[in-house]
Amino acid sequence: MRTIAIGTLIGLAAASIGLAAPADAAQHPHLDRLVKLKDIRAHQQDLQTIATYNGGTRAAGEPGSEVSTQYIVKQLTKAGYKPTVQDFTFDYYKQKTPAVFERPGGPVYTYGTDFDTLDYSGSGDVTAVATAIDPDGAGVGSGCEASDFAGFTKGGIALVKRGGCTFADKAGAAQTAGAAAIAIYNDGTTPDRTGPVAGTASQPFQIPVIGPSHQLGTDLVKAAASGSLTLHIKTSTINERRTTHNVIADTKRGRADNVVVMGAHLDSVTTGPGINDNGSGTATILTIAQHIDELGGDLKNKVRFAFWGAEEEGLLGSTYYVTHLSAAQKATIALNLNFDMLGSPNGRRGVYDGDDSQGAGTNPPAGSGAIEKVFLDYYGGRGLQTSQSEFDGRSDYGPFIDNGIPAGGLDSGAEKLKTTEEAEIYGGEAGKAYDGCYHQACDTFANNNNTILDQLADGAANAVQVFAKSTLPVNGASVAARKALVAPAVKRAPAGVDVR
Ligand code: DTR
Ligand code: ZN
Ligand code: ZN
Repeated sequence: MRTIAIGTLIGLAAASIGLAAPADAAQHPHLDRLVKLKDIRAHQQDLQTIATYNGGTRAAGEPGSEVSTQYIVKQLTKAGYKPTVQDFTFDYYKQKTPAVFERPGGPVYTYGTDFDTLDYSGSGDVTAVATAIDPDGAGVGSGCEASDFAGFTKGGIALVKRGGCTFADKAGAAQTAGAAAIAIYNDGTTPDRTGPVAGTASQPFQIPVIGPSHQLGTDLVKAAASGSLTLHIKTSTINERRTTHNVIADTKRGRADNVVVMGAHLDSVTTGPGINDNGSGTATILTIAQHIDELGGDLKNKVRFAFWGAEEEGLLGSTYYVTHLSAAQKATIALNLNFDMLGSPNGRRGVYDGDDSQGAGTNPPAGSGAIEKVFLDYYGGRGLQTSQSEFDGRSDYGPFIDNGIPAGGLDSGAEKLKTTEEAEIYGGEAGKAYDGCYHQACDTFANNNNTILDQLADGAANAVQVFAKSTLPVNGASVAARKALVAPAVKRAPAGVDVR
């Protein structure tokens, strides 16, 4: 996969801490050369086929997720692993049919343009008087406090403006006040807050939760102020507990008390097959798993491959895994490497900012900067520029860093826009999303950038080879001296999803 002259790499190894893969390729194979783009693409093709024949999605709780899990188990078993399937339950949500929203006698509002349904909305068919709840957002924000609902007539519809607290806070307060439905309209404070509110209520609700646009919401508040306003809201959704899985497999070789966890989420969103997000990371670590034994005696530390479930619902699989480790088990984990979205069509070579030089607000565990440096040194040695990926914990390394375990990883970008400087470095189009099909039905096998995927897979392979040999700069490699670090896990919102 690499086209670089070997001399450059030797120079790099000598210049750094001696952790780079050794130069004698015959005795010491290079994992980045064993991991081939065509093998990664073949796994992505298989995941696409699984999605295509299972309703176009591999989301947690859907058949496509079950078959994807079986696929990983089969592939790992064939490669000599004994994978473990770790089950956990989660709040499954699905809208069965698009919601209806109208003023009896007209007008009928358009789903997707005038309003949306928030995730975890309950089902219901409600025709009732609508009341504007603190439309000026006095105090914390409209509908954020129980007192906002003083005098609210039970069975009515609560008309609430976005802002000040989460959608869950507003829906919860409305439900507690006896509302039969809640409409959370957009606040128009920024250009991306004018359309319908398409976020998540984060947890299941009994009542319908819909999100009108700013225009429609303000019109309705006016109508309610000038007389009695009756509205009809109908939603049809599924909210139930379902089971999904993590798949976990360890190399036979290596120390069991200093384990390198290499993870990628296996699930997609409900709206698409998820072949970049995250078939790319899945296929990459699977291919690495299928070749890593060729490193032989260089595998000093065990490598644990983790295929996480339900990342898209809020890092649920990785959180379940980390929070169900005993303190002693946790202490055996040296570090976590995470790979989520490696083939974004308009992508970039993003390295997690483990030393937090960008100041994303999280406090990276010591050692995360050393992981970043391994990636930077690798690409530097190949003369390839990289970009800093915010170390914000919004993928499956989040639960690891929340528990004091150093982490790092790569990603090629999601819904954010490519900058002019990045377009100069990587090509592609400035001002356009890294992945224009992010979380959409078009995130198919075709939604890919071969060059970026190839290079990020190389960086992933190199990093795991380096840390399989030694984690010295990350954790001192002295497991006996390391105390179990226990910190409360933080529930994070799914990346790129509005929760407030
Ligand atoms: N968690 C990803 C998308 C995402 C957004 N920001 C980052 C940063 C690093 C990795 C991934 C991401 C998703 O699955 O949607
Ligand atoms: Zn992802
Ligand atoms: Zn995603």
